[in-house]
Amino acid sequence: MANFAELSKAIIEGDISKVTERTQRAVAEGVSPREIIDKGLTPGMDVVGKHFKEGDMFIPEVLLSARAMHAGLTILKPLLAASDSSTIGRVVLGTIQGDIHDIGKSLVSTMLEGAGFEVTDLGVDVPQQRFAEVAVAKKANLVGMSALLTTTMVNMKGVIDRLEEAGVRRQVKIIIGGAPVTQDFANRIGADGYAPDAARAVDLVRRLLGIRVEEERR
Ligand code: B1M
Repeated sequence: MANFAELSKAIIEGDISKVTERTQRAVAEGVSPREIIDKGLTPGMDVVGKHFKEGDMFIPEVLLSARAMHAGLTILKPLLAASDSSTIGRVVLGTIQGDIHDIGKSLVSTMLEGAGFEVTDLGVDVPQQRFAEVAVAKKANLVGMSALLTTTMVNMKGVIDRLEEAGVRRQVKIIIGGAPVTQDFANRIGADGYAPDAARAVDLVRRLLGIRVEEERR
């Protein structure tokens, strides 16, 4: 029986070997990758975020937790991707200029790949123009941007402008996400959609690209 509380605790403690061991054990017990992420890994990072905000945890500790989270995701990524290998759309994804937070963005990337999309992950601190260049080069159907800082989310509008300048705005859907981002902000900058988490990002991408959503999450 998977012990999600222990997995969350290992994330909070930044214990990479324990996260690896617990994640592997949960997989061996037949727990789905998504359940491991939703019930074990993510709740741990939520606690880390709370402690960081309250000044009870500092950057070195948060980085350890982030690395532990990545260790868990690295195990789960091939399993998520194996669920459907055919490409149903091309997505270009990245964390916006000035911002180096990559955990949420990587989660979105992994889950989109798992849903069968071909994802080009540009990484973090991605210049506005780079999104447009790669979207054109890859003939992307959709561009996704992540921002975790209120100071960097403003750069999202710049990417939409760069896509317009490149003459591809009409061919490319745009979605945004990240903790400070809202649907209202998406509307204001002219994005096609906003998703509060990775699972709903997959639903949103499917909907925007006209792919039937079997199980709508609320
Ligand atoms: Co930073 N940081 N951080 N940080 N950090 C936050 C974001 C912060 C809220 C903490 C706080 O003060 N409470 C705060 C931002 C405040 C603000 O702007 N309002 C903050 C700050 C201030 C900073 C620094 C400025 C600190 C400093 O240096 N003084 C600095 C900035 C560096 C920079 O980017 N230029 C900084 C640095 C760091 C670390 C390097 C230490 C580390 C990042 C490590 C890494 O990513 N490799 C870090 C971390 C880990 C955090 C917190 C604790 C956790 C973020 C995280 O990974 N959450 C965070 C506090 C918090 O969010 N509670 C914080 C887990 C992840 C799964 O969630 O990324 O939200 P999240 O993704 C979610 C959804 O948002 C959504 O899906 C995911 C869930 O399924 N989503 C999308 C995300 N992207 C999406 C895209 C989509 C759709 C959905 O479509 C494309």
